[in-house]
Amino acid sequence: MKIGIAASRFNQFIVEQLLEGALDALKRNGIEESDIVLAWVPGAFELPVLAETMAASGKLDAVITLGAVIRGGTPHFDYVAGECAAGVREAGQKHGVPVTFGVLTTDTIEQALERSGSGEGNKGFDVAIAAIETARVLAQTRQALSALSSD
Ligand code: INI
Repeated sequence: MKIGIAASRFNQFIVEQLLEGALDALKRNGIEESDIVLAWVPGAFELPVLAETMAASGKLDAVITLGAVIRGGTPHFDYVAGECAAGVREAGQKHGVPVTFGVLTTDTIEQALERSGSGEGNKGFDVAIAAIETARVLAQTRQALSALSSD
């Protein structure tokens, strides 16, 4: 299985922890580093265009997006988080490639830290598992569909 990881640098310390979780999950599932393409964009707002480029390549079975949008009392949060979520969903649907949403959207940095920890509380780990599972389901479904007789 070949996997793309689209990561955003804003709140980089947190996103690096999400990345660690995602890489751990991929490794535990037998995916080698040479089968992973990782790229960084400045912020979560730029994740959709990167995810779409990865999904459109036809070379990847799934794409994982990682980012952290923290409210901090600014209405900017809603635009960045909302556009990011919608764009990520669209990238996956448009190309029939699972694009999972590992973008934390929290009120505080403490909440973001809680969700990017080691072990069970790491959203990067969770969305990597979701990417693998969905890629497998899509491959199996395509196979079952192509085996159906047309009459
Ligand atoms: N980008 C994030 O990834 N997280 C944030 O919390 C954030 N805030 O708070 O503004 C953020 N803004 C930058 C944005 O994603 C774009 O990079 C920028 O607007 C340029 O298009």
